[in-house]
Amino acid sequence: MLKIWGRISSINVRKVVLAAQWLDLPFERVDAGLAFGIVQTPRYKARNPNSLVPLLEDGDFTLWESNVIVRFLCAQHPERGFYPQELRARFDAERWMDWQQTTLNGAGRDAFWQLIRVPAEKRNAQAVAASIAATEPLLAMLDAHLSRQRFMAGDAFTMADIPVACEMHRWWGLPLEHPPHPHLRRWYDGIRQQPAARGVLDLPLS
Ligand SMILES: N[C@@H](CCC(=O)N[C@@H](CS)C(=O)NCC(=O)O)C(=O)O
Repeated sequence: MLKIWGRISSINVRKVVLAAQWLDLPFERVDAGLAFGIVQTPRYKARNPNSLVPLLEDGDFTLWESNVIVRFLCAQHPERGFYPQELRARFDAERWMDWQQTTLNGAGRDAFWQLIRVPAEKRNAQAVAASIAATEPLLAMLDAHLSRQRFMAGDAFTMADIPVACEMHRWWGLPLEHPPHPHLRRWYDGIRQQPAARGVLDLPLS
């Protein structure tokens, strides 16, 4: 059975759990990281020298980097269609996954950290404002993208929807005034309401 190491309060762990659930794969998740520790132990470091979560164990094979794990799981089950076989379609999906990791995630990180992890009296309002200013244009871009097609990489669900949905869960879970992005909301609600999203996209942030 697959073993996923990592606390569910991590967006990157949530991606992997969402992928496993979307694929109906049996898995065991072990809390690790932050207060749960484990990540600094020699045994863990031997499998992930970054001391970060998530880490996937599939038999004697281990893998770290959340989006890579999502790709791996989807590619293992090509019959589900989440890992497009046609090259252009696959790289369309790949592109959005890299964009989530390199652009959208960084834009929203400070607001998440300040509003959820930093005690109220120590918050840096400027960092929150800058994070909002960086994120909202990206959400407008996503909204326009999703006004033209049903899912991130075309008209069917693919691996690209997983990281971006986890990002929207984190952003829309923040106690902020959220401007309407109707197409983005339609897409996200469609994913969030699936049984496979339970225990992931319905969790409060912590
Ligand atoms: N690029 C890595 C980033 C992993 C990462 O930064 N994980 C964070 C949680 S989101 C972490 O392990 N933080 C330290 C900890 O939980 O102990 C990935 O996508 O897997």
